[in-house]
Amino acid sequence: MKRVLALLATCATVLGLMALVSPQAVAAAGCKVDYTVASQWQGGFQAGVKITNLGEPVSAWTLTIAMPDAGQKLVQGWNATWTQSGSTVTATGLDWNRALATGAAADVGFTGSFTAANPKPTAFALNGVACTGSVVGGNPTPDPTPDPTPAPGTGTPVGINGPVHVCGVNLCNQYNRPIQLRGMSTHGIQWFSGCYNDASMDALAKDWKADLLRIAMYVQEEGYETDPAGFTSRVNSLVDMAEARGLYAMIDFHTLTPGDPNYNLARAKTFFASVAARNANKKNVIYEIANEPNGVSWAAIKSYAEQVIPVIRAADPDAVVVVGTRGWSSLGVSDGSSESEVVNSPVNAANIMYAFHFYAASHKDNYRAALSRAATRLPMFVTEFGTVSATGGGTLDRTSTTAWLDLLDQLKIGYANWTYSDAPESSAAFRPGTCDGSDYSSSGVLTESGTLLKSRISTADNFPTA
Ligand code: IDC
Repeated sequence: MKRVLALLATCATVLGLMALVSPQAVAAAGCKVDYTVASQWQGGFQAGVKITNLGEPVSAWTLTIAMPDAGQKLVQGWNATWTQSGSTVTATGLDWNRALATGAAADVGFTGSFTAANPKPTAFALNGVACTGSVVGGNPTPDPTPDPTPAPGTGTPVGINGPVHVCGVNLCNQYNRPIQLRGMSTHGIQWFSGCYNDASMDALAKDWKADLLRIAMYVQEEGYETDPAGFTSRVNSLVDMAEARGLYAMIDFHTLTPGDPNYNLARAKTFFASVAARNANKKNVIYEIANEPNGVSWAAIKSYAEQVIPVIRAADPDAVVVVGTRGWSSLGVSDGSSESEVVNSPVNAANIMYAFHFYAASHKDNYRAALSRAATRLPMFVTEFGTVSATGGGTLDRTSTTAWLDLLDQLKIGYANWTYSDAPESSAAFRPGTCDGSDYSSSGVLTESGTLLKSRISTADNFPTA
């Protein structure tokens, strides 16, 4: 399956890559680069790049990737500082991965765009020394063999359930039967993109047996507003990674501060027009249009929703859309209100659900009561919750978390837990440093919260199939 492109040392010299060496770099005696196009779509792609140092240890590295022409453009990279000049893409190691012992490897990657076909790199060099390399996947020589991951359809959540829709107060599958989707939310993809790679997504699908990946794309805090094209493309590649594993992908427009989603109305329209057009034919996409409205009335949220939903529907008429609620998606409870403001004035659109969020150590019986009442009247989705306090930190509250998850199971309300990341906070599922490595499966990498969630999510779904 792998079309191996042998890259000779002379090739790099001919291309003049020696001239690209950064002056302070330490020379490497040998290196190997595995360049894998993990996914590709109309005009764009995502590539994983594994750099193995075969020479003397280096204290800092710079990788140059020579492309045949300048038609390919770097959009966003991770686990390195990425730049492009002409047809050369350059990645420089970060504090935590810049030293490479002999035999050690760094896993980096990037998304890019291209105009005609996706060109293959022609040479790699580490600190100016040519590397051997392999290039797998992508046009113009698409992989002749199927993806190693079983195609959706063979027992995966999306394979079994197909496209979902709202029926009554439930989320229903292709057999029009209520289902509960259980999964994990990313942390902010602007900060933790290193946590979302083939190994971690395999673990989520196969070990956690999750149904859902929520993709938290912050709008502020160094998020979407700083690089709309880059974040749109990164979200799309995460949708593809979920799709390849038969997982639903919830695209979360993670508004938080400021709390009025109307502040980001123009951005939301631009973003959702793009992702809805691009993903319209997929079975696995759910749109969440405003993470946690706060300091704003339900009327203002409803107005926002009634402007953004038509933009999505114009491109993707059938997808489920989830609308955030007042008071950090508490149905208004955190603002002293209740679900009745939504019941009395629902969003004027079909096939939608409402978001409810809780943090188990902060939100207890009165929040559970509000959600239980709401669930008889409104289609609800717990698009984010934590096992800890609303800060994302503090002590895990096992009793409250268990009460919540039992309630959600009983009501068949879907959920995504904050977070599938190694953030240094107790809400994260992985211990700090996990995403620097490649092990997402052993119990040793899990936090207390991760252990609890994995044990809950990995139980059998028993989705109805008729
Ligand atoms: C928190 C993160 C934290 C980050 C902060 C920045 O856990 O690392 O510094 O955001 O905004 C939410 C939000 C979610 C919060 C989370 C925990 O949707 O963005 O993440 N939380 O505070 N609502 C309630 C809690």
